[in-house]
Amino acid sequence: MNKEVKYSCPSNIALVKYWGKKESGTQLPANPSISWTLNDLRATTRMVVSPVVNGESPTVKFYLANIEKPSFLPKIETFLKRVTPELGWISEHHFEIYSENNFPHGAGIASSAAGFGALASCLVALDGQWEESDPVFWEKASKFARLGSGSACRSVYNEPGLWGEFEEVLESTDDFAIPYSGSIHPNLQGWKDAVLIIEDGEKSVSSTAGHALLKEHAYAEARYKQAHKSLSALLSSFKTGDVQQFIEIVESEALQLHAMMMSSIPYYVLMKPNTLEAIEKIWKHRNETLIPMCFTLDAGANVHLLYDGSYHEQIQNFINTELLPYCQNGLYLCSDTGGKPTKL
Ligand code: 2P0
Repeated sequence: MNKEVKYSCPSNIALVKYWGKKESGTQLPANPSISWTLNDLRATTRMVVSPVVNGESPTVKFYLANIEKPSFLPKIETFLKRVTPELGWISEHHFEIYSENNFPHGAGIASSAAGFGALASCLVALDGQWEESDPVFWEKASKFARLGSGSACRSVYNEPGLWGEFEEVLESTDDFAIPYSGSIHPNLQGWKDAVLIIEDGEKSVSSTAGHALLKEHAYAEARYKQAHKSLSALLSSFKTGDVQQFIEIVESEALQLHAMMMSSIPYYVLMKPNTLEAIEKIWKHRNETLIPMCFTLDAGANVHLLYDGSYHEQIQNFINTELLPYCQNGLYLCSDTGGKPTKL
């Protein structure tokens, strides 16, 4: 086939964290996780495929913001190889992939979830076996995204993406994320995320390397158990609207993630002094105003400030007056939660 397709896909932020992979299989999580997609932080990807002819070897070209980036090829080629057993046509085609993010490159925001979510959506659409209206389309997109980057599998649903076998949700699986279908109390709907860019640029230890350190980690088993408990309590807070409980789990999960990094061998610290300064300010402001808000962290120094969207103006004011000094170049990015891949 000679075809092209274009999708944009949101990034996501985990509420209960994926940290550690199963020993067997490819990119299977050691514990279940759940996240909100970030509708306003997206990767847009155009994929062009053309058939291999006359015994040519298939080629892949990747462009980020219209600049060819051979350094991205190893990860993308591995991803395509892993999907090929399901989509055999991949090995008989050349690929040209044009991707861009709507957030500043090098802002320290993980772009791999949005990027692989968009790539996976393009592959499922090009394949043509399923319509977007068929849930299998999104199961496949999620599964393929996972094969590129684990957390990317949670980027394909409007609803919170739940990934990994979890005893309380029968349909849950390690293979792909599913949309959380339980009720969500109005108290926990319409939340937003302000990503405080504490430090841009590459982090010192990649997430893939970080996951691998769990294999020999003294606390790994305890952490995996705790993730199940966190998820159970988080889903209960979704149902009851207990914001206090929600905040406690989300903040504890962020700190547990970083505690695992700090207690790996070799140990490492991705938080910066300004990460802690911002967290202290968030706690102080919450105590003073009682606005429903909390922080979470990804595998980096940036602080995600999650808050009830009905307090948007107050939070903007708070960020602008109290948190900007801790942001590199005064940069922060705001997003609604929810949103899914869109065909363009
Ligand atoms: C998460 N993170 O749940 C956790 C918490 C970052 C912090 O999954 O090796 O890029 O591609 O599966 O998904 C980041 O790791 O790692 C991550 P791979 P990934 O979002």
